[in-house]
Amino acid sequence: MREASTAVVQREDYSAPAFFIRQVDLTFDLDPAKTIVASRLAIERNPAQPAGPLRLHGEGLNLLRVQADGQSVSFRHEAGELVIDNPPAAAAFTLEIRNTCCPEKNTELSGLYTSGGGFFTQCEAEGFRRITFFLDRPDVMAVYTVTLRGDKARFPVLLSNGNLVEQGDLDHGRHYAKWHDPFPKPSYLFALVAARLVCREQRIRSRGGRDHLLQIHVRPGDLQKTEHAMNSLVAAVAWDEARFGLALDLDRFMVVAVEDYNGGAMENKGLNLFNTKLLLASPASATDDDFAAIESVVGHEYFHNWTGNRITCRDWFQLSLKEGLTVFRDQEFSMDMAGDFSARGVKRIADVQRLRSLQFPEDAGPMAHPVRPDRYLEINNFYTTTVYEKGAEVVRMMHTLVGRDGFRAGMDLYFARHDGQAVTCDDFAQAIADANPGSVLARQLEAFKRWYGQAGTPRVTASGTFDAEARRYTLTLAQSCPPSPAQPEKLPFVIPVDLRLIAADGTKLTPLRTLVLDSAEQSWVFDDIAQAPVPSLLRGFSAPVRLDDGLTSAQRLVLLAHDCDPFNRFEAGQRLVLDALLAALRDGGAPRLDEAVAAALRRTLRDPGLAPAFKKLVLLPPAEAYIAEQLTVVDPQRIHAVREHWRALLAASLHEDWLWAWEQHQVAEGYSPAPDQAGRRALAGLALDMLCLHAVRQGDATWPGRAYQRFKDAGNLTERMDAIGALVRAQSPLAEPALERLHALAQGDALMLDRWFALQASAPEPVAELHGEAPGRVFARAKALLKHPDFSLKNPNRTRSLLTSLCGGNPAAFHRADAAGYVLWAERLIELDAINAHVAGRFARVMDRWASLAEPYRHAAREAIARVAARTDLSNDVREVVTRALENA
Ligand code: B3K
Ligand code: ZN
Repeated sequence: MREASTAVVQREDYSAPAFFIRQVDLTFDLDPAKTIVASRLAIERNPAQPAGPLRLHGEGLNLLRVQADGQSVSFRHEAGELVIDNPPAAAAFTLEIRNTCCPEKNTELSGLYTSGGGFFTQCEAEGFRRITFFLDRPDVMAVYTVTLRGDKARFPVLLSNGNLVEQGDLDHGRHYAKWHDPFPKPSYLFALVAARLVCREQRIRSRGGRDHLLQIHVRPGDLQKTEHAMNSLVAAVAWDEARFGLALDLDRFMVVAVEDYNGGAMENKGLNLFNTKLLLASPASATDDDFAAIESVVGHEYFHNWTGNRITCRDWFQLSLKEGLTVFRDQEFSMDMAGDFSARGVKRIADVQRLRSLQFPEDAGPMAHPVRPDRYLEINNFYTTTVYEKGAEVVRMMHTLVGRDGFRAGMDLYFARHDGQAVTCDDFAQAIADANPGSVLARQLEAFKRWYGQAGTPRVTASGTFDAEARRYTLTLAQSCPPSPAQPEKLPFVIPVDLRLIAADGTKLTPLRTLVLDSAEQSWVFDDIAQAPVPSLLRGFSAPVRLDDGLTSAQRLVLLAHDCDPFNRFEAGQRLVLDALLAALRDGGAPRLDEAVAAALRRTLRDPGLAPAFKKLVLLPPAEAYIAEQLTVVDPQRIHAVREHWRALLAASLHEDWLWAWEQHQVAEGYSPAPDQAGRRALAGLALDMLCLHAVRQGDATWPGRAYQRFKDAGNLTERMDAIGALVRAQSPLAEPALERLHALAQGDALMLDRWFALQASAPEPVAELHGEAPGRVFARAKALLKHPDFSLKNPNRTRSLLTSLCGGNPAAFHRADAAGYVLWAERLIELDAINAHVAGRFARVMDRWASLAEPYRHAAREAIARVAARTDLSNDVREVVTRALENA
């Protein structure tokens, strides 16, 4: 039975809590089958609300006893709440609760659960109520003291937030540890860990001279995979102090890895928990991308210590207050760590690609919501790329509008005003604006904040005219935004558009400028322009919009050859390729690789002045999902066929260049995940892909043979995965023995097994005209893998590695004319929902864009969603996603 309320929560309905909890004293008697939680709460009535019952959240708990000020008190249960109608009348009183919960049966992995024989918690957003009865909302902040008791042999390490104040042995082989966290915090930041773990330690001294102990706790055997995470943590601590003046406020800062984990990681005060996937890395076990992701997520969770923990959210509608800001901070951290200009550019391009391939579809689909949502049925459905990545772009635009120093002044003011409080997105924007009086942001604050309130991706259209005689260039920008669910009309956004005019030979005709588009249409006049300019618009992707730049291919070729802004240079190349792919989709038949485009791509590939990582981004054709987003009617099979054709063309036309690229970008020195080495590997990996593809089509076994050899001998996982990936993507017969070998290699290594599943589920389906084989092989194989003994729906990483890779990451395998993909989706979704609603809610979203599908896919997809929606036993998570999918199409 699901106990949670099924009412929609509205932002407008916020009211302050009727009671505050100032202190919490928790004692856990840890037992996997029945853990006893004793809670002692120091409660104060909110003087603004002198009457009324005390309502505490609680879910899936077994209540043993409640006492107020030492006296028993009557209570009742009501829709996920414990209601005490007559609490003590005094302004302050103590409530004591005893309850039990069952961690080993907690497959939701929210609240207190077991993984690999240990205890772990996940409380954000509303998991604490699955541990004990509480005012489980972020604006109730308390000081916690936590005592953990458990079997010493099975759970030798006992951790909770803050400082260890006491520990010792108890009878019957048990022991205890008592922790005290001096900082008041909301319940979602509570954590405990009790397990058999080992730890890497490092002592550091801050700039301010304070000493700290950093610890990373992992299972025995994983210790040698923690060096990179520790380096990243040390760097993050130093960076936040240097860039934002924010120092670590705790003597001890702990990080713990856990294998069964719903998300990526969690910023619990002083005790961050991480999915093993985002913490453990060695050259042999993690790819360059994994190393980069670990650095960024370790940074992200650490940065939450100030942006999220010291200042938290008033209510969950304000989630982007901490998430958008902290993503912005982790992006800046990674860029500063990447070092040189071009590596920074590569990071920015990757962030924009992520935004455009995940957030733009979300913003155009049935789950579209503002960065600060207005309503939810299940808050876990709103840990979205809109709240995170678009939220970060909103912060980035403020940064652009007030400048780097102005932004720092704004952050300082934000902390001066709100440290220790639970606040709103408005409070944040106000602080940045108030610290920069006279800025565009301050003058336009109300209009700027539409970025928080209005959903949808604005479209900006640019057109320019050049008057050679008057030496005058006029640029006109217009904006519009399509309707979103519950938002038929939008007001104009305040859009910073970074711009520079350049000449056909690459000469800069103007300095860099930030134009601010704040009405439906505006024009700017540039005088003294000697020759017809090429506008380089929205440089660095200065705003999260879709831009119709109105440029010709010739102008794009100029930007691809000369633009000094890495993002726009990349964008020019991508648009040239995208145009060719879209033309083929429009006109039918195979795409054409124009000689001028081929030459430009070749020049880019061979340009000694460009970083290899950047070249890879330009040469790799846009993802199928991104191509789909450019179309009003989407035929996934056609998109796949056209893109596969393009890859074959690119492999054939640039054959000599790929040979050159492969030879020139081998890494001989010892492994480092740093951008320079990783970039060379990335380009060599793409070259190998192209060489294998071409060879298989020519019936030549040399390159597949080399790839297989590389797969076997590689000294690091990046090269190993690139090699097997090249075999799989080229449909080489050697893919089979390589996959077998990878499976053998992965024994006992969960993360490696995940890769083995993911690689098969995301393999490209054969294209009839290219491979002489009808599609369906990849789908059939993935479906069979659901029955593999190594597969389980109970582990979120495993579920994602197979199901999300297939249904969300492999459009041509998933969208089938016989609807078998949709049937698989519906069946597995229902099964998963009974195990883990949060993971199911996320998986349900692979169908978001069903309404743009061509027939017969559209009809069949709708039917599958309707079949799920008709069930009466769904979680709020899945119910919200499927109903919105049907209502907002
Ligand atoms: N704040 C957590 C996310 C929690 C997800 C809950 N469903 C991780 C992060 O954003 O840093
Ligand atoms: Zn976060």
